[in-house]
Amino acid sequence: MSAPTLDRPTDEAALQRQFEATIAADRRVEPRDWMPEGYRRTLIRQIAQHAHSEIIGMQPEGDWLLAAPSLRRKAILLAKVQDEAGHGMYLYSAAETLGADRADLTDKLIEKKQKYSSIFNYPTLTYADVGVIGWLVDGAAICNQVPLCRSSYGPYARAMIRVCKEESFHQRQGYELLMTMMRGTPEQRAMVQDAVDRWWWPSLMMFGPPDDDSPNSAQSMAWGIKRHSNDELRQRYVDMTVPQAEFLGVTLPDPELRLDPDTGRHRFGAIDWSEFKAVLAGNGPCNDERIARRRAARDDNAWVTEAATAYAEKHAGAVA
Ligand code: FAQ
Repeated sequence: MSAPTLDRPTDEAALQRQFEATIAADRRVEPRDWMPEGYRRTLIRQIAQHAHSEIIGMQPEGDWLLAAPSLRRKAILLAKVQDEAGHGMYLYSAAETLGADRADLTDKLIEKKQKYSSIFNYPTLTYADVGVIGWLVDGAAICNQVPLCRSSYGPYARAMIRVCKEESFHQRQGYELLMTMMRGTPEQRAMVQDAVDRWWWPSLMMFGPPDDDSPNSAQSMAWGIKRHSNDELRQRYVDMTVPQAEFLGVTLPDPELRLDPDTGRHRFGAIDWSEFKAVLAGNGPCNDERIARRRAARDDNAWVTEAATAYAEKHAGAVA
């Protein structure tokens, strides 16, 4: 029997110390490394929620694929929605490195045992919503996800680097669409303003509950999974977005929104957390519709999964 080395301790207390040293030195934890069970569970929870958000997040914009106003807009939207599918796949792969099973995660989503972002439970009523999702929803996603590129878990952090590059393109395409509409007719400008009015507050809720009501933040930050608190990122998003709204020529629907000259940050009105809680409880405008469609996609396409699995097994046998 070989003696334990300094690099690979075998007793739990030493493994815990080594894990803590990795976190303290801001190095990445990798799938082969020992990790506390709570760290693994927290990562699976967050990464699964994130993956589900990307997959369910294809639906609100996907609803407009057949009604895009031009071939150019359809090609752009199709590429964006496909990117979101890709993000979901990277994230499910990252969850698999922690021992999660992808089919099981999908089942948990459909059975409402795991969450996805509240934002995707709102309807897309006009084509301006496609632009506003790109600008505000992808903008919020970037604010939240750029710090996750430095998350302590290696596969998650690396997935975020590519995801953020693509989200950045998504945000710009949304803003470009809105700029085009704002240069159009009074009706088009009104559509943009109406979409901003409906999406602004839900976009602020994407960052999660306020810090004093966020049960997971403290531990997730101590473990380096999250780098900033929910309120810090929300504030950063507001500060980033207000000048963009001014340039675009729209009004953000918050009479209390103003620049605080002392801090250089924007103060904003109270968020309606009862709406957030209702959406999380399944009572948003589109919760049932989103899950029903995901369930149908799983069930109707089960034969594709079975065929691909059979092919992979046959191929693995041939190679061996
Ligand atoms: N919606 O203690 P905390 C995108 C839950 S991707 C639903 O603060 P945590 C790309 C939370 O899970 C958008 N649930 O939790 C795209 C927890 O529940 P649990 C998704 C929410 O994890 C763009 C409970 O509340 N992005 O948009 C929400 O420390 C356009 C207590 O909350 C990510 O997932 C919410 N908004 O912080 C796609 C980013 N907020 O599990 C298509 C990664 C909180 O204990 C089109 N995730 N909850 O039962 C994170 O950064 C974190 O998980 C937070 C929440 C910040 C979302």
